[in-house]
Amino acid sequence: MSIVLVCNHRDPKPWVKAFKNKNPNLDIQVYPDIKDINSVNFAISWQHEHGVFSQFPNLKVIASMGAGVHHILRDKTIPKSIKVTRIVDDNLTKDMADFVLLNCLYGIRNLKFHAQNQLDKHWEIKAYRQPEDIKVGIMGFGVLGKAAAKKLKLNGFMVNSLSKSRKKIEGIKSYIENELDQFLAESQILVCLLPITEDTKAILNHDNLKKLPQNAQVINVARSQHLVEDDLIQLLDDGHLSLACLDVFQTEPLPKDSRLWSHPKVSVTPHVASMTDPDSVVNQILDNFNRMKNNESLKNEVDREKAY
Ligand code: NDP
Ligand code: OXD
Repeated sequence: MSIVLVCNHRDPKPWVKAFKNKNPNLDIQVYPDIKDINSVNFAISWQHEHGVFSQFPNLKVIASMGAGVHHILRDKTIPKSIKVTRIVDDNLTKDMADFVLLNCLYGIRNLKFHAQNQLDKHWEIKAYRQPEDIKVGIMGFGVLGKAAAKKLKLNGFMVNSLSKSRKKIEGIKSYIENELDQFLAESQILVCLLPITEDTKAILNHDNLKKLPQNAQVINVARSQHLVEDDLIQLLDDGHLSLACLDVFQTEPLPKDSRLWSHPKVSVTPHVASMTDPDSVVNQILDNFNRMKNNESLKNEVDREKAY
């Protein structure tokens, strides 16, 4: 039984090294350099090319290299019988919470405004706001949303959450799907940490973004498909929104001619909110490889019906 690594836009070498450090005898092959296609039962994937897995007749499990799995589930050629797992990792979670906090502080301390003025050598003092006066709405209250909320609370922000099912966490108001309007109306900073599902695609559209309070900030650290870029730009340009911090994009790397690069109210980061460290997650993936071999249930398995 062997493992195949199928990844685009991520270097496979640190992954192979991490696995070999744990188990030098492991049979791990890197696509497209495959010795024995029939021996492959377990794949580790990041942004594979559509259809690629149909070449592996004995494949049983596809493990995402990250927390998100839409890059796997969008490929409808993958049979439903193949199990899909995702990463849940303390380091990944901590890094995301740090990044969300950083972007919230970036907004309330006007750092984009000052960076723009620096380009023009323009000195202008602008009053900043305190975390205690700001309500952050976190859309998607799973592993990452909860960790971000906890860190924001510790740093003085008020936090509301939005999820499919009601949550009970002291000091955090929980909204569910059909209360979206009320949740949005209270979110001075909106953080998107949703998975991509049929319900969440394009959820950050004009109608919904317009429901945010005047001067709201939007932070999208989930996926680009949540956001309708034209609607966001329009609401930034007409002054309804004050700032957008975007970490994920329709095309990555973001094309040079994207207007997002130079928009004065947009902060662009290259999908670095939180990055999987292969050394940190190798144990959970190997554990699942062994579980698969023993016909045991997998950890962090995705519900393919729910899509997350
Ligand atoms: P989880 O699966 O743990 O959490 C998902 C949350 O979304 C759950 O709270 C769920 O509700 C909620 N949800 C699902 N559908 C809806 C809906 N229609 N309306 C409201 N809430 C909904 O995911 P993670 O926290 O681990 O990850 C979230 C996303 O973050 C990933 O899918 C990935 O795309 C992105 N990500 C981005 C990274 C980056 O570097 N930019 C790094 C890592 C992840 P319920 O709890 O009720 O089920
Ligand atoms: C992830 C990501 O899903 O890096 O982990 O976006």
